[in-house]
Order: sequence, then C-alpha cells, then structure tokens
Amino acid sequence: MERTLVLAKPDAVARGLVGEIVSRLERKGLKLVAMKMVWMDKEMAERHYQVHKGKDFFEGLVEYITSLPIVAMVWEGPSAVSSVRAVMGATDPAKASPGTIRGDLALDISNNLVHGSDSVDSAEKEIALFFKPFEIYDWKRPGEEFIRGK
Ligand code: IDP
Ligand code: MG
Repeated sequence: MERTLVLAKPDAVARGLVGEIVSRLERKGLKLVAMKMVWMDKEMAERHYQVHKGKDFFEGLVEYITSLPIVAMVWEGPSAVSSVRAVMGATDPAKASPGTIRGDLALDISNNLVHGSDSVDSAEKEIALFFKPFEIYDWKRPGEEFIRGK
C-alpha cells in the first residue's frame, strides 16, 4: 500500500490548524501510520527541499520551515501520494480550488500550510528523512475494506 509524507508546516502549527489537516486526511479515508513534532534545523530543511536549491524562494523557504516546530506524518492508502495532493490543493493558495486545504484556509504561496510528497519515489526518500522504520506502524483500521477495497 502506498505511503506519503505530510508536513503540517509552521503556519499550520501557529494558526492551530494541525487538527483540521489531520481531520481532512482521516475523513478522506487515508490511514495515519506515523506522526511526530519536529523542529527542523537548517541542514535538514535544505535536505528536504534540495530540489528547490538555487531558486529565488529557497532561502525564505528554509527560514520559514525552520521557524517553528512542524508536525510530520506518514499517511497510507491507495494512491496516497496523489490523494494527499488532491486534498492539499495547488501550491499557490490563490489558485487552489475551494474544498482543498490550501484553497479553503490559506492565501499566500509562502504560507501554504502543508507539504505532501509529489511522487512515490520522493515519498520514500522524504519519509526516511523524518522517520526510522520502527516509528511507522502497520495496523489494520477496523472497517478499512469499506474505504480502500479488498
Ligand atoms: P508543493 O509544496 O505544492 O509541492 P513545490 O513547488 O514543491 O510545491 O514548492 C515547495 C514549497 O516551496 C511550497 O509549498 C511553498 O511553500 C514554497 N514555494 C514554492 N514556490 C514558491 C514561490 O514562488 N514563492 C514562494 N514560495 C514558494
Ligand atoms: Mg513539492
């Protein structure tokens, strides 16, 4: 079953929207298999966002993501990567559809509340940056066959 990394970013923590983000992903039917609060340092932030190194927003992005603790999570489900991206909405909240986290709850691209891996390959790498294998739980959600099929 596919897994993806989700971060409730500093603005989500500061605004008290962690529960809202978790709730939307739970209601979608995804299963939470790991979660912890992490205060990322510069080195970890640069690793997590290495694909953006050299872009004009990179420094600001590293400053933002290290400004407060974040909540890191691993969510599991069929097509977890694309399902989470759909619930998150477009990167720029001004363009994100209503009904998505960013579309409903944010205005600014530099404060867009949430991170979700963009592919299965990057999910694997990103999960490994935040979690040791024993911190990720295999568990059966009662009734999950009604959510994800047999
Ligand atoms: P994503 O978070 O939707 O995957 P990415 O393109 O991977 O979007 O960018 C990573 C993060 O960098 C965004 O979530 C946002 O916080 C920040 N970011 C992306 N583009 C811009 C920009 O043009 N200005 C400022 N920040 C940006
Ligand atoms: Mg991205």
